Amino acid sequence: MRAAWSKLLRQCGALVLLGLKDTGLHRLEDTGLHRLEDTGLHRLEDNCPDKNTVHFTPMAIERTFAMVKPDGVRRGLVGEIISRLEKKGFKVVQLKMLTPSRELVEEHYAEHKGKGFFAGLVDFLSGGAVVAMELEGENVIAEWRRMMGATRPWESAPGTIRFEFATTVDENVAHGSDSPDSAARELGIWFR
Ligand code: DAT
Ligand code: MG
Repeated sequence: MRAAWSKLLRQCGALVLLGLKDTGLHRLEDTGLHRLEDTGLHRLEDNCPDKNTVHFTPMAIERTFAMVKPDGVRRGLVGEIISRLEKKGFKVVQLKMLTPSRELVEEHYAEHKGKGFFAGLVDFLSGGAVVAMELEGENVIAEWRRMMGATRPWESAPGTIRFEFATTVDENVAHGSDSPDSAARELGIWFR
């Protein structure tokens, strides 16, 4: 029963189960699936019209590339940043500390080649150890960007990493991929 139930849950994106009673399963626990996350589906919506209807909303589990930049490592902010990620509920699925080569940084920031700040950016990033991470979680690409705050720290929202720990744009403590395509590209560069 459990296998059939999981398969059904996996097949349907947003699922409405009518007549839960008729299945002989009265509570979620009866399915043997104690954690909805295990099914790839999330939240029981609270707008159920009656007790026999259960709405599931699909999770958007993503992976992204995150980095503590050399200023963050030098200033001892690695623990603080990972702690924020873990408290939020995101998983660190890969992590490594390294001093990246100029070539690696140039490839990572290829979109900024030709801009006035590019040389300084490459000097800075390749000038010290960074902590590179692969993160996993619901909407983690956008959420990690939100936790970091705006690129220019003076434009970042209070409570964000860049607001709390940075004052200048060139040393703004953390990096996060800005889209699913960037995440795939950057994870490929740093964890190949
Ligand atoms: P983000 O890091 O928020 O994705 P971005 O991709 O526009 O921002 O720029 C990459 C990094 O380059 C940024 O974190 C810091 C640096 N940078 C951007 N604009 C800069 C500027 N005007 N002067 C100096 N460094 C800059
Ligand atoms: Mg960027």
